Amino acid sequence: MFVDEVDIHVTSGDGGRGCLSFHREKSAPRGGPDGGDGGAGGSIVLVATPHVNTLIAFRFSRIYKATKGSHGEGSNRTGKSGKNLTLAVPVGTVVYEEVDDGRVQFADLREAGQRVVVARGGDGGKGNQHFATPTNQAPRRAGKGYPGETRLLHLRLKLLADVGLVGFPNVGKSTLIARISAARPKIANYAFTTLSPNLGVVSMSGDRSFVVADVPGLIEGAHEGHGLGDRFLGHLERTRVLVHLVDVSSSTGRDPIEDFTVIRRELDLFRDRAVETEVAPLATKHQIVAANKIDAIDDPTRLERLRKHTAELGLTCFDVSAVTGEGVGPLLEAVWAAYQSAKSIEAEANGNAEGDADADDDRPVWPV
Ligand SMILES: Nc1nc2c(ncn2[C@@H]2O[C@H](COP(=O)(O)OP(=O)(O)OP(=O)(O)O)[C@@H](O)[C@H]2O)c(=O)[nH]1
Ligand SMILES: [Mg+2]
Repeated sequence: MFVDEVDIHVTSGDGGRGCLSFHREKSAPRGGPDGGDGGAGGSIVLVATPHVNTLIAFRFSRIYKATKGSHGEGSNRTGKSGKNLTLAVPVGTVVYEEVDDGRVQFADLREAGQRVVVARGGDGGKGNQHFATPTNQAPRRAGKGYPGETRLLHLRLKLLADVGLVGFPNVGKSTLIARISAARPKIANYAFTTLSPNLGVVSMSGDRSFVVADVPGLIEGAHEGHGLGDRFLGHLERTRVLVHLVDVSSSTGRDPIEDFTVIRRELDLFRDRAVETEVAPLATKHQIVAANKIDAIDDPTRLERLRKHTAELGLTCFDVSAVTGEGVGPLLEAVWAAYQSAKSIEAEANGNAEGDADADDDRPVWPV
């Protein structure tokens, strides 16, 4: 099962108490303070790994606790540290923290091996030896251990794809991804064949490649939960280009312009549910239209009208057949060009904002 959203509760371990003890032996009856420090509590760490691709493990177990640090002991023995608890999450997981007035983003694990401490173990208390001063050489106090942290987290998997395929059910999205990549999703002549997103890597000549995502089909009112709803659109948030697949054969009985308009509206209305925002993350992406099933066209005016309509909107329309492969090459070239230009625009914008971004990020990074 594909699970892309979970809530979990994490609590790191408390630090152990420092020890109050004095060294005594026959030859040194007043050997001075020798209470060891308490051990640090264990932390909870999330690490992004390519070996898991869903958050399903967190459905069965929602509460995670790391162990406490042991108390310090006499003879300067430091208490044992608590064990860190490391939880593997898929690459692309965004971590939100639930706070009083909503949710705030805590971390974005985009790269394999990237890790973040989500609850830091409490430090151990100091043993009494640290409290000795020239005037108090036999301190009768030791530090308490510091408490661990508890956080309520919302984990959300947002797939990392460069290009997204959108369209009504049955327009041929899965057929297209199967043609252009090694992905082999289920393809069938009924709506909602695809129930969770599929990723595929498209390799083009000259070492060019990009990742494409096929998400379940949308219908009118998807943002209100119709059909499978728009919950999978969140997986297209990180893409740079969207390809609209429109069925121009007469098999659906629907109008291609109408289909296209409905999907555009759903993209406009889509908002990330994980955090309250007014930003429409998909509507501003570079969009390319692919008129699919041209091998099965029986009414050419459908294609002509769609072409005219997209031209009026300033969008390019490619005629393709995902089944025969006709027109797919030029479509991919256009997708590649759009992807490159989106990347360079983004790099330029990031370059300008880099100084500010660094200044803003004052979240402490703890060594693990
Ligand atoms: N003639 C023709 N049929 C196509 C073409 N592309 C897809 N089909 C057929 O359309 C049907 C639906 O294809 P899918 O690839 O499953 O469609 P989808 O968009 O992934 O559908 P959902 O997963 O339900 O959203 C299948 O029977 C395909 O064989 C095409 O270019 N020409
Ligand atoms: Mg499909």
